[in-house]
Amino acid sequence: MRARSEVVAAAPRLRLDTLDRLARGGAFTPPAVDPRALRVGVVHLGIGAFHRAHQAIFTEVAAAAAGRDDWGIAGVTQRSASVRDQLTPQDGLYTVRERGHGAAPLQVVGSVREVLFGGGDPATVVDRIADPAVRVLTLTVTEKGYRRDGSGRLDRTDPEVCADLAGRPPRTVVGQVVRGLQRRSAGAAGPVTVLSCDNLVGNGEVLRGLVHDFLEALPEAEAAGLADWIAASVRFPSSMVDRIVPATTDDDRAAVRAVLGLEDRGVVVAEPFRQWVIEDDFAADRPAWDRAGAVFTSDVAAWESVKLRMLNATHSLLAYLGALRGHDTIAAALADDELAAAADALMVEDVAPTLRAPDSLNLADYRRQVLERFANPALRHRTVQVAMDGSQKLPVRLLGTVRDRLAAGAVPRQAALAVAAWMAYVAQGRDVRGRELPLDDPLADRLLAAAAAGTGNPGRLVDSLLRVEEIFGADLPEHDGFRAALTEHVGRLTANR
Ligand code: CS2
Repeated sequence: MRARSEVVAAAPRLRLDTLDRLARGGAFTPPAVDPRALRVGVVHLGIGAFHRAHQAIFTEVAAAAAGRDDWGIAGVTQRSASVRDQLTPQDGLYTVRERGHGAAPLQVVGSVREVLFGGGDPATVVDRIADPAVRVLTLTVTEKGYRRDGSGRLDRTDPEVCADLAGRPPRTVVGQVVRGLQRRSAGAAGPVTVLSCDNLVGNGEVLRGLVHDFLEALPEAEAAGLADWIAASVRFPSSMVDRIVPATTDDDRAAVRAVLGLEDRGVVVAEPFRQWVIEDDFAADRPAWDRAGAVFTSDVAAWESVKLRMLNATHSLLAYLGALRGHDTIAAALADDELAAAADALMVEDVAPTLRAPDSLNLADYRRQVLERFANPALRHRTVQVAMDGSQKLPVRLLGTVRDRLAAGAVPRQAALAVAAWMAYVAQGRDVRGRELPLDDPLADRLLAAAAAGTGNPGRLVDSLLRVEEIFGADLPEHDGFRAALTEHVGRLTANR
């Protein structure tokens, strides 16, 4: 007899033809546009779950609202071929499952028309970026995908960056962008907008700077004329993206199979909320994302710092403190009164005084909404997922607040608690129940070595980790008030462990 799970697994795969045969109505929402008619107009680097639950939906809704068939997406997966292997046999289709209060029915998205594996087929990525039909290149490659050094410039000691500079088909993100632009300029493919959607301060400006760093490092003859062409034909607007997208589980795939009767290996999960604020600075045509709810503005910086400093910083605080205390999810961490108080205090005492809220935003409402979203019990967003890549996230989310407060003469005790919780997480590697806490971070080896040098003494541990200059710069270790606050928190967090 076959096991029940095998019978279920034999459901036909989600594809254009199997989707066509499904009865419409109620249980799921089909693509808002006809995927067969869509032509590629956007290349997206980093087609993980976040892109599929965010920009891909905005783009599909925008195309439907504007009656356009030229804004399909070619997505590039960077580090592994798995998204390509999930979506290609499904004609690019996948389902979004919202979880939580106000969740919409399952939604099948059809805006992704092609998935390329950058690691395996880098030349094709360059070709796609250089296609004249493409007018927008978007990115979600995470903080570490930008390969910056401690001063925020392109890391020219990175062997992958060096190999891309030497002229192989590019495998780094900045290499792909520059080589794609180079090919566009040679082929007269026309202007293009490069739109970063990562959680970085001034993400458009950052990316433009890295592109210029790459150009500067190229041999003179190769770069000649390219910088001028980029200045004339390319824009790098900044944007703030927001949607909580936890990792997909077997449960989610089973729920989709139960409703569609089809197997979807590309299911993504999201909270009902989504937001996108984009600097209105485009080199050419763009999807009517405003028709899908996005906001175009000339002042994205204010939105971005509110989001990074309020939402993401508090997320990290809850992730590290929560994981140490044995809470598996962000919602469980927030249900712990002490941690809820710390989350609120971080936003009220340290973050709010550093912010300039956009005109239409009330910070107190924003704070309440963030906490409500984190409390969503159906999301089951894991603390260790948010805890990953701390070395990349801390400077963006927390250290701007720390520096601003110190400059104003205040000791940022609450922000220090978040940083201290990260230090304790790195140093202890286990939660209160003795379960292992993964250190998933590009600097993991250095961090572990630094933590080992400070074992058993909170002051030494703080000093040792503060000396990781890529994270804390040369200034923060020199600040006695900040050091003392960190040491006190770390002492408490690591006592009796
Ligand atoms: C989270 C973000 O994993 C993390 O670090 O803080 O991914 C967060 O869920 C999103 O930025 C929300 O927009």
